[in-house]
Amino acid sequence: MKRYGYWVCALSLSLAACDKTSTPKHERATQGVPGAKVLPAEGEGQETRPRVGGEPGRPVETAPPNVPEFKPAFPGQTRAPALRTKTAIQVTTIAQDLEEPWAIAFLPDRRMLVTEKHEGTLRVVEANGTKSEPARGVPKVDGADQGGLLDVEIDPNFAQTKLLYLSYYEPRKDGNGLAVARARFSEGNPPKLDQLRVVFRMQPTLDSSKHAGGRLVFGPDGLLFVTLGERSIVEGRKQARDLASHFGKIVRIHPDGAPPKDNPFVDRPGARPEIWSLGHRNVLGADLDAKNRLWIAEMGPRGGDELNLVERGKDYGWPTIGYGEEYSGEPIHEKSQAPGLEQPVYYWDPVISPGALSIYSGDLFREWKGSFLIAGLSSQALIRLELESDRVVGEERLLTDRGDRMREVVEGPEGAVYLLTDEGDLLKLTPKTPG
Ligand SMILES: [Ca+2]
Repeated sequence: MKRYGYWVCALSLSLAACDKTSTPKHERATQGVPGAKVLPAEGEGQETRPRVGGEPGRPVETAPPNVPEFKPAFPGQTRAPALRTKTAIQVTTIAQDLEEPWAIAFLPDRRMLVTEKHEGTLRVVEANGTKSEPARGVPKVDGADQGGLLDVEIDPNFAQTKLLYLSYYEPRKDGNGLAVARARFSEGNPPKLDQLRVVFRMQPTLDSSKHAGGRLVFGPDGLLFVTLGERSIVEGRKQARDLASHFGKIVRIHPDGAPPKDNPFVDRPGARPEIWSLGHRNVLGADLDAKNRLWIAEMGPRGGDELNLVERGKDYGWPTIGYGEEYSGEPIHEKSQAPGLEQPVYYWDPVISPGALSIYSGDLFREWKGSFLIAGLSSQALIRLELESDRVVGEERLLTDRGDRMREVVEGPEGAVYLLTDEGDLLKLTPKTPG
């Protein structure tokens, strides 16, 4: 059944907006056996060496662009010079055989909450890789293709409230839609969620197994950003810049779901009051920088992945402008720029297929301070960007020898970097020699 999405993609030539995220490389025999295999803990993992895909000073991307007729709007908007991490990286496999894991959230005691997409399960994973039984009380999900249980975040006041937030494809009459639920977390094996309440429902309902977004990010003010996609069908794509629809938007809500009074469109008749920004295709990666500004890695069409700095009320242009084309080769946009529509800070052609984005603020990898780390799906790499004055000045592709589709990247509480792969591995990156 896991191949279903691929064949839908292959047949959908009229739209060909298929994502690059839908097909896991292989089925796994240990499916559904919790804790079937526990791997050695930190310090015993395999080593790798830092690498780049190009020579220093030359762009890291060496393949020709899919859409050469679109030129960058400013120097450095694509193909930044290759970087090379000097610190030798230790890669430790903390756990294996997770079933299409999507997200990690750290509990205050440094254990991890990990979601598994299609199965719709939530587990607690200890630092040594021991997995709990699937938590009870997780909402029912529509788990086909790109759907299922996606992100998990803990409440900013989790120590007191024990609340956590989940995003997922909610099965509905006549289709599905992204939903965000919050619930109270109770310890145990299995752990338990109770007092579950849905706080946000993407509207309208549509029957699509793709492009619902789903990343959750708490702002410094305790308000919650939720990224939403345009469902990858014609009807949804048309709504990405329409304020009456949640499709293709980033929304900002109170933790109980209420729209904040200072959201940009609360007073506009017909507009959905949760909307914070519009004109997005499908956003799976989002994080705050050191100045608490929201950045996103946006999954584009062929040749059009983007890095955007998201600002209140702005329109990021999809599907009117962009740098890519349909997977069939048909054009989507006449132009890559238009007045009133935001330019991406950076774009990739060919694409990297960005999963999660994490802006590194730790001390463990000193040379990564401020770096943007992106989990690359089709690019099968951890992508690192360095920025100066909000422009990308260098790009690196790490862990390319593994051949893994990288889904999640998150900075752990001690500055180590944790990754989830579509193969089901939970990896931990530390410097081989503390730097
Ligand atoms: Ca855009």
